Amino acid sequence: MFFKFSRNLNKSLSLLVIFLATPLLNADWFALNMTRGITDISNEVFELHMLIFWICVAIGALVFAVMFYSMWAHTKKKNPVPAKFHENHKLEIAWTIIPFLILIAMAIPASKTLVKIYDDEAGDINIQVTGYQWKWQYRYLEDDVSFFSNLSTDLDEIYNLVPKGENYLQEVDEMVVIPAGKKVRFLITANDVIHSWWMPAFAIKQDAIPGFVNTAWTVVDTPGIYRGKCTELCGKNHGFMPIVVKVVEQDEYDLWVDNKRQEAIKLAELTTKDWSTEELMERGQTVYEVNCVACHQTEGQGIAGIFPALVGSEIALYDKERHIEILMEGVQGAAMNSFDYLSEVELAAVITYSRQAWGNAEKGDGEIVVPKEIVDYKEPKI
Ligand code: HEC
Ligand SMILES: [Cu+2]
Repeated sequence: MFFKFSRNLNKSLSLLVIFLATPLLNADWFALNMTRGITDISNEVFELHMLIFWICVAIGALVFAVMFYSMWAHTKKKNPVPAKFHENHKLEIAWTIIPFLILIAMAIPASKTLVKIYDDEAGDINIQVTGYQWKWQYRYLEDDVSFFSNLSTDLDEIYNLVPKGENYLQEVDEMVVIPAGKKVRFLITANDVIHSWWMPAFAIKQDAIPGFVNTAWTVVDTPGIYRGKCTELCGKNHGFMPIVVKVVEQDEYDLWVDNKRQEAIKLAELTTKDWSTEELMERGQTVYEVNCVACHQTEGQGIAGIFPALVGSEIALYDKERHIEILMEGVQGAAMNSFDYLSEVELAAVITYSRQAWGNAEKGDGEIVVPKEIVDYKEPKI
């Protein structure tokens, strides 16, 4: 009875094992392995990984072979009197020395690669990378170029309202651009909590720690777009701060830098220029007519009970800070949306306009808002 039960058990166990192993037979084994990446260093890292892997396989095979052979060859039946080699010094020395030699043999190539990875000599291009909750800032130290790179995946994709795109959660509004064939050094730090800058194709994974600067470098020969992400659990949107690096030929890179510089200069001119009240009013009226009249009406009178009047509004008369904040953040749960997508100049102009027009200037403090104040508001508070 027991015999029959155990035979059945054996049979079901074998079936279970076969059943569990089927996916392994169909698996794409190479998809499970580490990827090679596209730089010399990433290839070296891959080769090292394979070398160590095969050494482990060989050691495993040897140890298990000896073990299974012993279990088979030295059963009590075949070998009733056990051999006595307790405290065999030769054997003990051998099994201390051999693993030691194997470890040294593995450490030599590994250290060579590590030394290369930790070379923190300046690059041809040096980029400061700063992690913020939840975006990356890139500052090109030689070129006065600086920008934030934000996730650009549509919220509707995230909430499953529309199908997910090809680069779901792996796309940004502004890519880091670097030239092919040049040594690029990244100086990685963070502004709030610990993040980690991970770009598998370059074999770079470096912690971004507030108050510290960690370095990493790469030379990429193949132009293309490479994607990575933050790999340090850094808060609720940790999964929403991808990294996208675009590698281009040198002339395209020079063009890009030029463009970026021009943009920065233009913005600086617009925001540092001394705007007169008249200039701001003129622009502000246009912005108002396009964006605000539908609710606050042409004379700023609003619609009683639905849209507040801006004429005589406490905020428009006396509270400049709140005025900026309302435009930037909107009012939760009300029809008043955030207008932070307008430019700094447009925002300053429309706020100035509503503080000055319709007799507001005479009734209130008449303060104007210049674009610089909007820039300051947007600057992350450190
Ligand atoms: C879709 C309608 C709508 C549009 C368009 C709109 N607003 Fe509003 N706005 C509102 C509503 C509703 C409130 C009241 C929010 C609350 O406090 O409940 C409001 C409040 C305000 C306030 C605060 C007024 C106060 O005294 O409380 C200001 C200032 C303001 N809006 C400025 C603007 C400006 C400038 C624009 C154009 C750039 C604009 N709004 C466009 C609906 C709108
Ligand atoms: Cu992060």
